[in-house]
Amino acid sequence: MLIINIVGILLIALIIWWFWLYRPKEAVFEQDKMTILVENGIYQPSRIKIHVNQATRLQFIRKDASPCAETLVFPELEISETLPLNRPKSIALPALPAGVYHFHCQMQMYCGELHVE
Ligand SMILES: [Cu+2]
Repeated sequence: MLIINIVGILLIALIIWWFWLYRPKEAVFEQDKMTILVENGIYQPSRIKIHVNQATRLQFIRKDASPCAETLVFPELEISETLPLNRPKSIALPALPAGVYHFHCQMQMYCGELHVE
């Protein structure tokens, strides 16, 4: 009985960690071009730090064949692109003021953030 309670508590702790505490690692944009993989339900990396007032270029490679992952939307920037399967697609971003900008797939299963600072 005690064992079952402990397992239950561990399971709850794991669920809390996964849904509320887990934050993906932030990638710092250093090179001219950064590659983002679209695979297994996540953008890798999904949090990207870029410099303020500096135009950049992100390269997306979609490995997920599901049609929903095909669309890439930056709602705040009014950018909507179609990602080919297994081929890199380069997306030019304008120079941006500081802030957080989101990007996601069509149904927002994939989502990521640009941190401009
Ligand atoms: Cu989707």
